Amino acid sequence: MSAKILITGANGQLGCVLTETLQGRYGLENVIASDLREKENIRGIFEVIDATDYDRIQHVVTQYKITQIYHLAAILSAKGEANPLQTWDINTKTFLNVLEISRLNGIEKVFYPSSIAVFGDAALKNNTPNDAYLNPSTAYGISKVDGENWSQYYFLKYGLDVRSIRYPGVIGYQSLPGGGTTDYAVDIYHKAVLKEPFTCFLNEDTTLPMIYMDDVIRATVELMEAPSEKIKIRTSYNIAGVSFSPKEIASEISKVFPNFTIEYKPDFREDIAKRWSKSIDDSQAKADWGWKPNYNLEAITKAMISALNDYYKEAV
Ligand code: AKB
Repeated sequence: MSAKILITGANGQLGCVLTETLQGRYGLENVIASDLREKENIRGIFEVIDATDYDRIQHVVTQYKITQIYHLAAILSAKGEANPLQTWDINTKTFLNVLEISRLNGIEKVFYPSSIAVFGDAALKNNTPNDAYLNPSTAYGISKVDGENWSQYYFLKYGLDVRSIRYPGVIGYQSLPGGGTTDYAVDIYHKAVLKEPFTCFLNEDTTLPMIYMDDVIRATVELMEAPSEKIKIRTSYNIAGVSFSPKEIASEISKVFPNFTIEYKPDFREDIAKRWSKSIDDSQAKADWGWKPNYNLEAITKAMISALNDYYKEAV
């Protein structure tokens, strides 16, 4: 039987690119995208799902005979701090719904996106190991640690094949991120291409792990398509792309746009970012399922500027 895939949070920054990628690999008719609202001009099958609603997920799983779920719906780190209890509630409840429905309906595989937000002050800031002690400082980070542990619990107790990656900040041109601490690294390219000055909400030297969209989508697909025996970590895998500070990305952009200007007005997101890792040790993912990033900061900058130039030219 071919895979029938349900994606929750399909309208998000990653969701829309992952949906297209999976449609390309598994067929338009085998991927069911879902989110709180239907977007215009969507390709393929879309279902409105509020993932806090167990019965609604169950209905769609039965209707389409779903065999895999990618659970992307979540509130991110910065937005999550406005209402920590709601963030905990939504992030945790939606995932437990997905896990319970998966085990009771014989779902073959579940993907759970974790984040570098699981790391806090107790973890080494540089080359943070996969098995670092986790004491996150945000409600989002706490919910992700919880999700990682539930993933492992469902695997050990019920044999549910849940797989997970700790995403760094994701940089892509396809859509804008919403509510994250790493969002500046996407916004900055839009401003540069529009020839506008950029105000950064982090300090100039606050280094964070980031990754280009192509790399992160490929990592997700490679993890999900790897033979089960290769998946040795059932909480979540570290993956790394590239690490840089706002000053470094601005300097790379200035090579293309010499008049580009940036000013720094750190806000509460600086407090979140400074507790996260600066760089990630992803040797376990490399050893277990062959992970390897392709994009450095120079390549990301080239790809982002070229794609956004085309986008804004067409938009005029
Ligand atoms: C965020 O900034 O909250 C996310 C993340 C690193 O998980 N991009």
